[in-house]
Amino acid sequence: MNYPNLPKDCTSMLCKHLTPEVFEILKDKKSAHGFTLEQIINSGLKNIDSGIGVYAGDQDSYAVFGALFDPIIEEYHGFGEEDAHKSNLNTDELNAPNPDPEGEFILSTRIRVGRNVDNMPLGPALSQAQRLEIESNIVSGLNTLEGELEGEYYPLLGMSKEVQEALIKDHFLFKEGDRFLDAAGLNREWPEGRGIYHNNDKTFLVWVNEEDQLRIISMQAGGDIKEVFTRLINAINSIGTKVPFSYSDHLGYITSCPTNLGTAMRASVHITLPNLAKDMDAFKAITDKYHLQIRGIHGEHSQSEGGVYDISNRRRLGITEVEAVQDMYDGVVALITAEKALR
Ligand code: ADP
Ligand code: ILO
Repeated sequence: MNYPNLPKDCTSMLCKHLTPEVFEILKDKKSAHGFTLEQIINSGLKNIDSGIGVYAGDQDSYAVFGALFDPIIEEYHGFGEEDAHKSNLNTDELNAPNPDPEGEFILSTRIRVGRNVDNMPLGPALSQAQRLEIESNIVSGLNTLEGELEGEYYPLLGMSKEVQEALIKDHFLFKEGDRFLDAAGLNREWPEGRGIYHNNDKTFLVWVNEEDQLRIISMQAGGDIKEVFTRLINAINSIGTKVPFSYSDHLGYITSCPTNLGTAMRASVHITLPNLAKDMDAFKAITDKYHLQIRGIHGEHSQSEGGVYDISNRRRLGITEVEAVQDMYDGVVALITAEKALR
């Protein structure tokens, strides 16, 4: 492979950090599971509008291709090569009384973590047989969950289009055909090996073999962030006794996209802020101050509809799970205060 032709107007972290020097160092390297630079950067080259543009094929990719991943991780998370990740799953330490008890602003709250199975390649480098083995092991573990977490697994293979589309529209299921994941190799042999587990109320869900091998999700209507967090932590602890998660002292939980490393946690609310939405500079000043990310109503790369936004923590690595949710909570309180002042 030769040094790629990166368009001048490309603003992704890939285009910024894949200098000719870095390319020369990495171009012939291979990770423990045989992942190459060409595979790592394919998504960002095929999708020149990417924000990041790289995916890892295994935990070892982060070490072998550190000359590219390290500056991206540093820029996204503010986390340096000498730093160590720390975890805190103690729900008592979260200070989050419902910021919207009247239900005027927050439609729903969702917190998810990504997890991958220890000693396996990540999704972009999985073989078909490995993906099926992972699905089978995860589902066996999920089928032992009890109480509020008890539910059923619904494989994507054989699911009717109507059911699939309704689950996507209602924000429960991942979408199909994402072009970023496609070019990363994450959609190979679709839909086999993928599926969703959920409890009866759809307040606890697990995505299997999407961008990460597990996405463990807790969600419900309204703004009781602590209840959502507590359910999630119970689920993580229970699943962790059945499925060994890939974890490193330096990078925390290992995920295929470097933005998800560390806690691998995204805590979000769907919130209606019609007045603040008319002044995006003021809106963004608050979200920047509290390290928040603004997404649209159907997730990443989607637009807001009717003044409703998906507001979540941006940082995931080098901060604890409690701090990640606290970032989101404190920012949401500030957004609601600003919205009320504009009424
Ligand atoms: P991820 O959260 O896994 O990074 P997305 O941004 O694609 O991925 O979101 C996945 C789905 O979760 C989308 O349908 C999105 O609308 C939904 N979602 C995210 N946050 C919330 C929320 N607070 N309430 C309801 N649905 C949500
Ligand atoms: N590869 C995409 C998405 C990056 C962050 N989001 C996720 C889903 N990992 C991009 O570079 O814009």
